[in-house]
Amino acid sequence: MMRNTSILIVIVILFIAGIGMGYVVGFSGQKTVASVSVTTVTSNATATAQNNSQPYDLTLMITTNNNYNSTIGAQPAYYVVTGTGLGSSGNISLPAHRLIKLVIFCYDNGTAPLLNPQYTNVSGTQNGLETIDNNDNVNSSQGTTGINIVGPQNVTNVNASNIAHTFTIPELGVNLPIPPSSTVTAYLMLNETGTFTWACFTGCGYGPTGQMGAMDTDAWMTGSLTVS
Ligand SMILES: [Cu+2]
Repeated sequence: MMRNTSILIVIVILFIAGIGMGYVVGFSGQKTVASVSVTTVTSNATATAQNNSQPYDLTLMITTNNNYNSTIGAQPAYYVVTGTGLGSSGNISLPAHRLIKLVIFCYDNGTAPLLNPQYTNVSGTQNGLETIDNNDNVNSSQGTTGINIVGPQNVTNVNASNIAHTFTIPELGVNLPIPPSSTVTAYLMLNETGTFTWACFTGCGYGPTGQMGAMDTDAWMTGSLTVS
């Protein structure tokens, strides 16, 4: 009787220890998965340290395959390109009183109507210019023997029929019209500190003629911008 009880106690102890081991293994497994997902979600600012004697780099990317709402499907969105991948554009931080090199990669190949013709004009940048690369209409033309490729074009205005999105900071007078499938570069200096709103002023996401929803949502076609 005593022997059977001892064996029973040993079995119970081993059983409890087994549950404990399973919990530890299971928990550490969960922890690993959690840390991986945190890595992909974090960072909305430029990750790499920047040299103060050089222009501050802000690189943005417009991608199209983003699902805002499963019933609407894919919609375009701005991202900040960081040292570790794409980050949220919901709250962009920029230095005041320092030259900023802004590069925007637009992977959207479609145009969208402007909310106001004023957004065809480049404003708030060095010399009122932006430089356009890679756009079919701006950087190439059909010649008699083939396509003529022209280099980067410095422009003060983009034809309303050739705009996919804009990157606009109304309170700071900054506006960059972005042609479809293009790379746009501009230099700017922001001397006013504070928190502002950036937005796209094409009808790409807002209202009944747009795809709705995204235009008004932070980190899609609008967001805040802090200058300090
Ligand atoms: Cu847009």
